[in-house]
Amino acid sequence: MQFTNILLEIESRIATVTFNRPKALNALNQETLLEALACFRELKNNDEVQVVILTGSGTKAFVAGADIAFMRELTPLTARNFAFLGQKVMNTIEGLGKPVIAAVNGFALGGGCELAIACDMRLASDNAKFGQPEVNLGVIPGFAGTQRLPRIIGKGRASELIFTGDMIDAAEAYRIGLVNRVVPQDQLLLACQAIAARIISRGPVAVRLSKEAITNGMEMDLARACAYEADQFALCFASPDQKEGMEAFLEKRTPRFQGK
Ligand code: DAK
Repeated sequence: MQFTNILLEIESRIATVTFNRPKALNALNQETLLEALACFRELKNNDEVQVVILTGSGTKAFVAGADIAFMRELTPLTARNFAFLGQKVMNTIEGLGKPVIAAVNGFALGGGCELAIACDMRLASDNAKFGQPEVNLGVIPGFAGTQRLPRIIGKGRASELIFTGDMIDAAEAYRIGLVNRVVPQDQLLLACQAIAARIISRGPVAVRLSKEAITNGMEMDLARACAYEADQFALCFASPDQKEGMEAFLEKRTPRFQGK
């Protein structure tokens, strides 16, 4: 698939999706979001891909937010559609059925921060900066940042970031649990690829079912979430990978998972 504002590379079962509008610090306009939606839908159905890495082109920005020049012209109705489109992109990442790692290589602001927090985990380069600066523009986060951010870093910290619009650096993002790890910029993709390779060596069905259990379970109360987890656990026993994984352990050998 060819896109104008997105680069897609697939190698060793890892798809790397790069937001590529460097002149606007990879800001998200409608065209970019439509391309992202098409790209993630294609990756969802591509059995060759087991893990996705999301990043931004250049060394300065992951994604510096929704495109402000584009947003300036919106009416209430087109703004609503734009918010729904962005939310659809984030929901598609969550429902992708395979892990998505954000390689945050610079500014992750507004819609860029919202994109990063829709991913399953975030690794940051040491120059990364995070923030929800929408209040500086007279709007609120529109791609579900008011919902996902408190779920990840807690209500108090999310409220501070959203009400002040302040940026935080990678070290602070690590301290508050917004990112899993901070690495030098030239090692960021390698670090993400190393995690991706470890995930790929595990049982693909189990990885998929655990992503579903985490993502969907977090939206349920504990009792329902535990029941849901039990169903996902039970489903693993429909997969040859479960038999292979357990037999390999007992035979003291490396499992050969088939991903079904
Ligand atoms: N949109 C458009 N262009 C952007 C941009 C953005 N978000 N961020 C940067 N650019 C452009 C700049 O305009 C500049 O373009 P030229 O002047 O060269 O043509 C170029 O990228 C380089 O930026 P700077 O010259 O500003 O670079 P600096 O190093 O000086 O500053 C910066 C970097 C990231 C601190 C600064 O660019 C900045 O503050 N950018 C804006 C960050 C921001 O506010 N992002 C959040 C956007 S708000 C909703 C839907 C969605 C949302 C809200 C509501 N509904 C529909 C309800 C989401 C909102 C957001 O994401």
